[in-house]
Amino acid sequence: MEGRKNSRTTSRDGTSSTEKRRAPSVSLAQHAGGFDPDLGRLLERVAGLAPRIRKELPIRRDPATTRNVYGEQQLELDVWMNDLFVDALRDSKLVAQVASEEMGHVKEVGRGRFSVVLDPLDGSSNVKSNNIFGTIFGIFDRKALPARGTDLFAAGYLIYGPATTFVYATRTGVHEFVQGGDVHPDEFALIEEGIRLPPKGKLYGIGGHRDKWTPEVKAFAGELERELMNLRYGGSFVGDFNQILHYGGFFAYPAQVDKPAGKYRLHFESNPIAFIAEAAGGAGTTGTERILDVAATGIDQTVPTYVGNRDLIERFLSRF
Ligand code: FBP
Repeated sequence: MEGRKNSRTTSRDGTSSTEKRRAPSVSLAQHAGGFDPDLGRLLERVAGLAPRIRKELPIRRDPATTRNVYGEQQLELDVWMNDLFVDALRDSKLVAQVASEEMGHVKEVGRGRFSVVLDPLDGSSNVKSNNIFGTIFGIFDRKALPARGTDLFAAGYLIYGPATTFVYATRTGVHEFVQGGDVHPDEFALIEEGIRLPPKGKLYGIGGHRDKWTPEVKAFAGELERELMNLRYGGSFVGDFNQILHYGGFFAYPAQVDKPAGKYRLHFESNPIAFIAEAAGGAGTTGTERILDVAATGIDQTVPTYVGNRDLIERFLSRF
């Protein structure tokens, strides 16, 4: 796709030549539709919910009366966003099953070809403090849930940050879109196509408590710090991974001595992000196996999660 060119002069009508020379924007529906028309329609529906979610942010800020299957207190926003996505996926007529971090079971929603896994609100602790949070999703083609990560057809995430951005990946590449700009304010326009992790990673971030990290994680963190990599940890997996996608590096929510199975949910967080990392030339491991190879034994599995540049993941694994 034609990229953006930059040489600036001003013509008689005051518009700059850069404005004149800008290639027409490519919308998300067009772009994903070019890969697979059904996928284009489904992603357009998912992204199309972003304006409503932004409108609800000032309103739904309180804790809900319920807990999720992990025993965590849900926010009103967790529950509302879950229902919003499930309804939209049902109405698309493209989806058969949905499973979500906020639902303890697989939901039958129709007879469509796709099955969708969802973390409707990733980074929930950031809502109160007005920091970045997002929505993570994974899409399977004619696969019953729970399914193994290697069977993913596509995956992606929305980030509700200073701008609203949308990243999706198929096996052939990773692409980023921003809402608004010179397309319709609610539409998403392509800003970067075929994203690859930069060869030399700059950033690292590790969740959990340093005192409870395993010896391998402590030693590897020390190595990254001695190499003067910059620390980035913002409290949302989707936000922290998006930094690795653009600047390269290593991000983890590791095994901890008191929580060897980690925190991240295999189906709703680790598999979709590992799929995107691999499609961008990176890697994802649990410390003992490739995340995408983990057998799907139940909807509430959690795994230690390490993602980033392939060379850094291999160096980390060489410590075991
Ligand atoms: P939620 O999906 O419930 O938000 O949980 C996941 C998460 O918020 C990640 O986005 C983030 O990286 C991590 O948990 C933060 O955990 P901690 O508060 O332990 O640093």
